[in-house]
Amino acid sequence: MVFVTTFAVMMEIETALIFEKNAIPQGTVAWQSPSNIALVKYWGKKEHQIPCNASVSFTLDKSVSKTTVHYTPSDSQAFQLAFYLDGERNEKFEKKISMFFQSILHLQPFLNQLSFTIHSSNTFPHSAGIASSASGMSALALCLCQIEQNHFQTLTNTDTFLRKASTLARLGSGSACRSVYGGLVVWGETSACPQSANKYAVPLTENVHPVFHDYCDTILIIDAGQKSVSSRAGHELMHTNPFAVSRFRQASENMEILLKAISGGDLDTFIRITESEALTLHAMMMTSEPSYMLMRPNTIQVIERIRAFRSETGIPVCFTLDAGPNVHTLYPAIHKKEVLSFIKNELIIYLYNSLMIEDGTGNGPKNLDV
Ligand code: 2P0
Repeated sequence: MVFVTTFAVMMEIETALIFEKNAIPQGTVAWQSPSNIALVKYWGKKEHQIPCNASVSFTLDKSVSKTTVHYTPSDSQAFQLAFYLDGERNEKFEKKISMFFQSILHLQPFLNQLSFTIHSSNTFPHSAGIASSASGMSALALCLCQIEQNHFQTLTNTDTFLRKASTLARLGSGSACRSVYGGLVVWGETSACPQSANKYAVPLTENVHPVFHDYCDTILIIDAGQKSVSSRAGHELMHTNPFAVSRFRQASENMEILLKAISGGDLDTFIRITESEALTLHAMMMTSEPSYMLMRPNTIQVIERIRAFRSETGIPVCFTLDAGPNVHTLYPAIHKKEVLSFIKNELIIYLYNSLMIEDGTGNGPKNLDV
């Protein structure tokens, strides 16, 4: 008994979060959660999904995952699960979610007492080549916190609820921990944001200039194919990248500079740092061993056209990239008309099936009626 208690303390197991044997409940919960786009990038991590540098992102509005979790008592000593994407059973995701559940059992040991049927769908087209791990994992983490709250009432306080959801989401997919909040969100310890932490993200509620409250992000789909190297493998390659140490130092300096620009509404600096971060992310891929490239020729065409348009018109539009070929076009809402017309007239020829998603800064996840 002493051993069991000591072991639980050592592992920080939440022993209070276990159902009485004859009172294992059933129910259904549902959340929708958005994707996010990083400005300073998270690329490189330590054990337990601890980032090598802090990052900051915009939470998106329209690109969301909707997830419903139905749970009943498990008929074994461990959790059971079935996962459906757009109504179809998906074993690849099932394995990923199973590993995620294993990694959070110390935070929610009651999971092992339940059997789960999970249905998820994304609002962005399946064929758009947009990663759904941030929106999907954050929606799932929010559902699990809802189950905890419904039966143990341990997360009544909204801040506590969201912090735990962010902690769980991080263990599912690093960038997912930022999707738990709306607006601008910081993840990873940085002196630029005193309340920041490595285990969960925090919303940047103060020191945000109004121009960033409704920033636009038009996502230009360049290629919708499967990525040749996953983000998980990409993070792994940072362990041997010869530029890793200076990259982590640069990211930490960029956090200081960018958060200051966000506070003061300094768009020139915002553009300079955001574009440099996007290209540095891809430079890390190109300088990994083995090296790889996720940008396509049309990614570069679009980047060059955006830069030329900015210098010709003075409109503060810039680009950023995720770990893929698609281009996120970022600009203040007052320039929406001119930028959309530029995209439709000049960039459309570079897009896959003329595909684009008119998105922008969103308010974060929503609990859905079930
Ligand atoms: C980011 N990305 O900050 C960076 C920039 C993509 C480019 O985090 O292994 O899916 O699940 O923690 O979060 C994508 O990697 O990786 C990512 P895991 P994740 O958004």
